[in-house]
Amino acid sequence: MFKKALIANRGEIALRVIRACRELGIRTVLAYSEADRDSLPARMADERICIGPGPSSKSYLHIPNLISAALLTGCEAIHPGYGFLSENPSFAEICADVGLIFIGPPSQAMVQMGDKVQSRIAAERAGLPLLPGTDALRTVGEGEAAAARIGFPLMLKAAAGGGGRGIRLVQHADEFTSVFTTAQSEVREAFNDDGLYIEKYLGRARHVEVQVLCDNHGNGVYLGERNCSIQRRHQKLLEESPSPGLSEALRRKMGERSIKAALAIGYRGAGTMEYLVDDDDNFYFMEMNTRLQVEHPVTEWVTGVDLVREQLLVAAGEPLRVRQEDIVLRGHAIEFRITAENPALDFRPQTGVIEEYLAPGGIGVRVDSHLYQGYEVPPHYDSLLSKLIVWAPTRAEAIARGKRALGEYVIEGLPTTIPFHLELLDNEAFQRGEVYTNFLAEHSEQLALKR
Ligand code: MV4
Repeated sequence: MFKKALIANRGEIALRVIRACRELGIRTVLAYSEADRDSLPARMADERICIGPGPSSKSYLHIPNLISAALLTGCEAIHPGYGFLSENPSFAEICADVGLIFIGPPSQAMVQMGDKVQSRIAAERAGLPLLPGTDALRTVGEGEAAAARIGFPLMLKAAAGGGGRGIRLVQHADEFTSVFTTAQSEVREAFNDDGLYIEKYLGRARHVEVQVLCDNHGNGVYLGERNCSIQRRHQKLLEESPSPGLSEALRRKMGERSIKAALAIGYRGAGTMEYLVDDDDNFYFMEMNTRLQVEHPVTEWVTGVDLVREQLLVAAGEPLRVRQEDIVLRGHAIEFRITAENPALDFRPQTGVIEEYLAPGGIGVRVDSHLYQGYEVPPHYDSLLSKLIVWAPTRAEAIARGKRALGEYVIEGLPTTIPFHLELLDNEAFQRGEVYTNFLAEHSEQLALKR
């Protein structure tokens, strides 16, 4: 096992990785930007090193500074967390070139899954079902021909996108050309690749993702699934496990097909296969995330597996100790993403000072957060303040516990999404487990949301 690791991230996930390292006796070095000098992870790590000014491009995305930080402090490994460079194949390659262990999958797996067209081809080859769709479309003409073949409504997606970036719903043929042209210029601007592809739009579906974990010895396990259907502008707001409405048989089928595909592409470490599931128990591969995800704690709680610990052990070459037959889902976990956004102002991100902070606690409550009283939320990064995760034997009890914990949570000084989550838990469709991708669109009035 390596003795020292650089955490190339910030906020709650940096804290999460520091904690897992500490329990394994791995010394931690936190890479921090000037804006994060007074952050809780900077205080908690064994050592800390500044990697640049606030803007991400000059710090958390600045590869030379991160590599130098790791080498200067004598680290043997780097944990990228999520976001930033966590799915950047060049970063993983450079780590390997300078003899640093990148705690994540091989760069080749990132390349293959990072191109959403290539990932569909690889997924199909590995036996995963796909929605009707296309390879990369380069011209409007190609797009129009494919759209006529697939039919409307359809989803236009960016090959280099993912997670919702560069995605558009096209309802009717007469709007296709203008949407395609606009999307192509935006995608060319945002990514170095202007490839677009089409998928048949699946209206009433659940967004269900399967957690996989593979080691360097050919072993792989799936760790249940997460329902992530409650999203706003492609940002997940709440996730839960197990997914309401998913039968044990379908869970096993999706899990087995996911792990078979992950092993087929040579995957290593923790990864997530994202699917859409319709009401006839058909599931369709959308994309694979080659990193630890924000919502990993709900899986940790229902399976009892510490996913960050497993990432560290796999990166150190250890064989998986957990076997598929040992993985039994127990109870129900829900994660509430508490962000510095104002639901009444269209979820516009807010900054400010945390005037008062009191975290909830008690049985079945976990708070993954870097907040403290007096902390100043910097403007440079995403707006995630905290993840409140609750567990209970049943979904109904988890909802009641979520209400209780959210009610205890004191974050004064800036607006948060706590009121939104309390509204959501009072929604009867949500309580019935009708958690579909069109949930927010259907209940926006009650949830006081602008669409
Ligand atoms: C879809 C879809 C329906 N049909 N693709 C992909 C990225 C993720 N952030 C949302 N994604 C979706 N892709 C096809 N072909 C539905 C979603 C989707 C969704 C779409 C709109 C509003 C909320 C959503 C929540 C989850 C999934």
